[in-house]
Amino acid sequence: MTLTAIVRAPSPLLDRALSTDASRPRVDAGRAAAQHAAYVAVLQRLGCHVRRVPEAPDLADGVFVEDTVVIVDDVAVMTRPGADSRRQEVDSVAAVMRVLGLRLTTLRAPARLDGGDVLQIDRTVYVGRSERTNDAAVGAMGEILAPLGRRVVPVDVHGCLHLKTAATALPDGTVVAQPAWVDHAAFGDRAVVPAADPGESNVLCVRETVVVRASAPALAEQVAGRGFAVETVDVGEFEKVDGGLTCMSILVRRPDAG
Ligand code: CIR
Repeated sequence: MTLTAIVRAPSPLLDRALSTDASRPRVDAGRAAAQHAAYVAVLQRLGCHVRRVPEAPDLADGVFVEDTVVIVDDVAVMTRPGADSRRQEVDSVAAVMRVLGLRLTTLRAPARLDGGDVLQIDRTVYVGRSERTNDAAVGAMGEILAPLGRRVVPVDVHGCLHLKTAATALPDGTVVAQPAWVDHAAFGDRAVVPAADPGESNVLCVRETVVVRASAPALAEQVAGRGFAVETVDVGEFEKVDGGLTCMSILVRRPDAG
């Protein structure tokens, strides 16, 4: 299985990125660049081929590439991001999807969806209903993904930005969630465990390794305690503008040629 990670370097304007925290400290662009480089190095160490979307210095949120596309099998669903200011990010990512040979389809108005609201586990696609993602998008995703054998399940999200701020899955499909932000019942019979740390419950699985943000040491211990290899990476500058681990890459999994 070849794993490609699509990333985009952070804009020098990252401090002007959207944020739910009006009283947050300022982003240090130099430190953000260094943290991003360390994040990319972890992906490479874990076996990802890294492909870069051209830098877009004017797009303050452009580093958060996950929100622009949802990949299911060989289909890339280009999103219509929930924030108007982020719509310009999509075309440059679409160009990379074409180069990778994926089949593109595009969400249209009135659908609004950020990739951070889409959590895929096995053949179920959970779609957060959030400030950024609406019912029209849930419906559109259902229609696009049914022919691919996927079931779309809407999940209400409260008090945080995206579904994957509140809940992500470990390699065995167990959901690690922040109970205040998402209702466990939405996941049906699936195992759900409360995250040991307050705040984002956003982990990034790269093959069997679980990448955890350095600011969540209890979560890292919890994941290691369940038998998984854990890597930690400091993304503190991105957390100031609601960024986590999944949002800074798009992982494309493809069977090896031959
Ligand atoms: C935003 O508010 O859109 C960005 N500042 C953060 C986006 C984070 N994306 C994600 O977690 N998927």
